[in-house]
Amino acid sequence: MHLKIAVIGAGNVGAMVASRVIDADLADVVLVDIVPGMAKGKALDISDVRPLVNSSANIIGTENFEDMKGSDIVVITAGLARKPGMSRDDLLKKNSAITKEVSSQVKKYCPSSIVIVVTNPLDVMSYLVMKTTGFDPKKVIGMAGVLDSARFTNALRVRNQNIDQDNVLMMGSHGDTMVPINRSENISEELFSETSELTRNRGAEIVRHLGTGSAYFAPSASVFFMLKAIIKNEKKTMCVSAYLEGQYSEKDIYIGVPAILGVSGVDKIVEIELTEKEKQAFKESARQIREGITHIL
Ligand code: TXD
Repeated sequence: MHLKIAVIGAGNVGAMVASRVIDADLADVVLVDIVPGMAKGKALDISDVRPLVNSSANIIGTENFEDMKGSDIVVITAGLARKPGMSRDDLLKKNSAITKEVSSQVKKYCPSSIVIVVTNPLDVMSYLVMKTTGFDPKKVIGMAGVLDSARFTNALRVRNQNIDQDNVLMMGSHGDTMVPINRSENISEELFSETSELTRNRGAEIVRHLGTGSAYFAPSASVFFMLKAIIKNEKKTMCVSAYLEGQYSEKDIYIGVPAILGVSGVDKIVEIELTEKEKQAFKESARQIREGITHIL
């Protein structure tokens, strides 16, 4: 018996998440979008892959939010993607209206679900989803740190560094003030700042090349990584945007921190020892997220 995942937004990230879930036979999927026919067409196409990958998971596409009823997990990707030259924060106004609307539907049809938020600006939207649904904050989780940490690790590996994924992380906001953390001894100061900078700008670099749309292969793989940890109760530690209640000296905010993910959502926020410099950077990141939050309340 498969669990049921609702993916809201059948654009680049949403459709790719659905495709990865079906390919892996991980769960049934309901793909929802307001554009007539879009979710349905993509779902039919993804469904036809099943014999090729030996998957028995079902997928439907719909414009009707009611079809999400009873979903165990909801992934929110609805919103606008960044255009060239557009900052993540430019998206704030437009995406908060969409996110509010979508969150009310989640509250109505999937009241006991775990929600993974993808829509940018990520940390502010995660906060908005938690507030609008009124869900336990442990069950509303933002996806960004998994992606940014993967980008960071990859940037180092491309430069021939044999890096253990657990030794480098991206904490803080999914934005210009993300906080790179290095706990590996074989990364020079210079390489660390070069790869941190590259990671910080990776999203914009991809947007520039694409011309239209933004990254979705690694973002969808990051969502899949989180879904798997939740569904299989892996209790794996990864960076996610989570609700802080005093940890890292912050409260009433969503921000990127290492957390243990399992079947009930965020099992525990992991508090690692930060250097003075990292603490300051984290504080600045929190300040910036709070500024975003004040704009939407
Ligand atoms: O690390 C991260 N968190 C991110 C975030 C990585 C990649 C993308 N990131 C953000 O996710 C991006 O800035 C956007 O805000 C979302 C979705 O990105 P995607 O690349 O998938 O955008 P698309 O292709 O434009 O798809 C968005 C879809 C599109 O089909 C719209 O019709 C739909 O969202 N949409 C809606 N669906 C349902 N309900 C409502 N109200 C709605 N409004 C728009």
